[in-house]
Amino acid sequence: MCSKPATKLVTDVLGNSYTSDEFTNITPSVIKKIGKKLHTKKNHPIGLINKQIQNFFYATYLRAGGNPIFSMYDNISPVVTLEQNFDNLLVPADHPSRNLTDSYYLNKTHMLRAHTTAHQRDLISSGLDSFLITGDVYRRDTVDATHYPVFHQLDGVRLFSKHQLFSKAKDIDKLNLFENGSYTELKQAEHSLEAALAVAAELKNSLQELAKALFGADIKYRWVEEQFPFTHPSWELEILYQDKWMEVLGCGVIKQEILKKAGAIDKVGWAFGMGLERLAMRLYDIPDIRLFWSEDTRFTSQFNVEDPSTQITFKPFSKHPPVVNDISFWIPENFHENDFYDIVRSVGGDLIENVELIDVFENKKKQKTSHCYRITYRHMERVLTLNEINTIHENIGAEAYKSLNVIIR
Ligand code: FA5
Ligand code: MG
Repeated sequence: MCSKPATKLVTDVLGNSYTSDEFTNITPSVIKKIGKKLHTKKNHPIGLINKQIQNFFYATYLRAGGNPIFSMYDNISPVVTLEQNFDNLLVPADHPSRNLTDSYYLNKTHMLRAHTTAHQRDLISSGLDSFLITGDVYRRDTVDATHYPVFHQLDGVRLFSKHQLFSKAKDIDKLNLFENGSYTELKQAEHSLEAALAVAAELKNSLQELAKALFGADIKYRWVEEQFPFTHPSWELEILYQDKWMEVLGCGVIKQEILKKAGAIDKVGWAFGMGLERLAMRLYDIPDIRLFWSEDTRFTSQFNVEDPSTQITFKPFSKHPPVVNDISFWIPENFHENDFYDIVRSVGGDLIENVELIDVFENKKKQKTSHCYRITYRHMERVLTLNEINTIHENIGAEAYKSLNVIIR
């Protein structure tokens, strides 16, 4: 008789090992992106826009002595605990963002951060009250020109004492940050209406000024009401991009419970989190989110500038023709589209331009459902051959059959 050796699979990330378990869903193609730090690169559009936003906050908010009040944290590891990514931010246990289909888990205790907000609570606890965080974030998401499983975010937090918030008010003694009131559309139960309105006004004003500093005074933007577990009230800012509204950030008044737990009991504050790729696409006219990962000098050389505020308009180099190929299969009961998108990315890498569910067909008699996906392949730097795409397309089918139990039609 032979016994099976005990296999203890581990994933190594940035020098640490994580023992796999039933949560593990990280893929090799995502692991390869960890540690690239595009946001700290001097001659990369993500590094340049990061620097511009940092410079805006440094220049706009100064202490009496002339020093910037914000500090920047851009070197925190993307591996975080589930507490950091969710619990610390009051994300409920049954919130959809915790699903295995939405985030990349190393195991049941550690994951790749899905937003840079994961560090908010720790930094407030350490005593900071005005800071920026940038870094790479990871999400299992749809695949198209504005969505990629790895992207970059910049979060900002600003806390105010009563005197800081109402510094311009005449009768400051009559104003309060807190009250034992009720939760409304405009405020949290603990906040006074005047505090909630003042924080919201300061927040929106800062972000509008930032948008104008980046894109020019005539930038078209609009505020849309949103909900986040960690802020109330909350909004998203949208800007016009190729004649459509594109969401670039989420923000709001920080839930007082978070500040209490972090030890900032006598302060109120705002927070925002923005997507750097989306802002850079609009600013530099970059048409496809995959280009940020290109090492082709025809891309990188266009961002080789000393001054991050230099105006740059990306000049596309000839786009090679796409190859489009459909795949149809019967889906098993607990099938989730994101599992298939991950397989397409893992097998096809950056050749995948787009994946789209184009047809759902139900066979009522047999109680079976079939999905048809259209995969668009394109190489940024050369023409693809039909042969190589056929091989990749078949491998995607084989992998989906093996790990998702789909039946290819
Ligand atoms: C968040 O991630 C919140 N943490 C933001 C926040 C922070 C709100 C603090 C309140 C207070 P959201 O999931 O909407 O929110 O993402 C924020 C931004 O990241 C989006 O507006 C968008 O610009 C960008 N983004 C989101 N998903 C992707 C993606 N797959 N690819 C590229 N950019 C993305
Ligand atoms: Mg959003």
